[in-house]
Amino acid sequence: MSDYSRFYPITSVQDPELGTILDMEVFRQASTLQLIASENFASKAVMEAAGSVLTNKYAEGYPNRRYYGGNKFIDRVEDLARQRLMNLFGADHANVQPHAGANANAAVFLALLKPGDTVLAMRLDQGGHLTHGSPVNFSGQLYNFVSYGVTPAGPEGERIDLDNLYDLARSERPKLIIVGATAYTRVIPIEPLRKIADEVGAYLMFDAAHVAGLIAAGVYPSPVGSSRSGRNNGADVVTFTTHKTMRGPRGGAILCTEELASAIDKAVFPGLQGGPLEHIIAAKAVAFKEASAPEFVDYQKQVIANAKSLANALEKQGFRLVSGGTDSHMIVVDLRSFDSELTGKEAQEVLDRAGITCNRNQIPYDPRSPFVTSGLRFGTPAQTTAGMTEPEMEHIAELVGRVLANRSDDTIVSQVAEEVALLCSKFPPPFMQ
Ligand code: DSN
Repeated sequence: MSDYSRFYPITSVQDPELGTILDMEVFRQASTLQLIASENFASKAVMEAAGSVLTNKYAEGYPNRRYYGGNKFIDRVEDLARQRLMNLFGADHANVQPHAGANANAAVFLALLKPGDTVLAMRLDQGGHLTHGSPVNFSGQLYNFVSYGVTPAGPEGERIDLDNLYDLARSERPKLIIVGATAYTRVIPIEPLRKIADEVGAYLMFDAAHVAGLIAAGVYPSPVGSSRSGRNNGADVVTFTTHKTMRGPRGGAILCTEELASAIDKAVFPGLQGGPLEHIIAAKAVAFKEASAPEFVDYQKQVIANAKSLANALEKQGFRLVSGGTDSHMIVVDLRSFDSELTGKEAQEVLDRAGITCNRNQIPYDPRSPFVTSGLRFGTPAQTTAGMTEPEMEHIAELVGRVLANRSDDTIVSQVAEEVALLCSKFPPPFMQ
């Protein structure tokens, strides 16, 4: 193991116990493949802002309306983040305080719903999110969630079933319709959803946690709506996380129409959260600046090109692609075509041993439980940040196939781990550069 204490020179001396663990995580991130679709490598500037003195400040409230003194510079930081975010997405209003995507979603529900109200959202086992009504989550316990799904597998299959969604919207009359997913690889068209929401008098929320960076770069259609021109052609609210394709610090954000601005702000604070994490808000401001640069567009184009390349190469290895491919940064594979005995749980574990980090995932109509699953989810944001392109994606698919076909052979698993480490050494993440 190399010594990475240079990244934490003070911590490693003052707290060697923690320093050693940090060393090992640095080594893990730099020497194994990060293919979890919701992860990325933040820039050194983002990390520096996240580790800044702003962590020392209490700032309950909003710029110019704080409950504590000493916030004149904090106000400028938060205003900078909000303004950059509004400019980036052409949004009427932005709230940068949510600590996470789940908090952002909770704030929207608090702003727009009363307990027991009906919400239409995507089934968790077909790509939806825990906060979209799972019975083990507050959302499913406080609100009446009704779920739509995807169409059956087949040519042009495993896409959001808009007919099913429309029928449910008319019969259930939801107060809110949620689109946006954690394991759905295709573009979600906003126009038909806006029409359905208007027809049934529902608010429309787009959870862009995964695709926010793609939207910011203009390589995925924007769902951001506006009430300024009279007629809103997009979503009333867009929530997202700042650490996935957005490549910022771990956190959340909300964009909404002017009409909902006050309700959303009140729901975030004082409705849901206390003191905002202003050091993270500063890091969000850095990320929003980075996302407005032309290089960010090139990066996101490469993220999608890499995902398509990885998808094609995995298909050649014998994995069935859910929905037949991808339009985004993400791929979901059905393992049963490769080996009917292989579960997502086992595949994730053996790939982990080979230095290939991804996550098991249910596939639509999965006969296995969410803990076992029949699928794997891969994403390209992190390794694209590290500089990998199509040839590396083809190599990775071959390594995945080799490991999973020889999963009981420890020698082959170790050989692949060495090959992975060699590959990663040629594409160091930004914090190593
Ligand atoms: N962590 C997110 C993801 O992996 O998609 C979901 O919360």
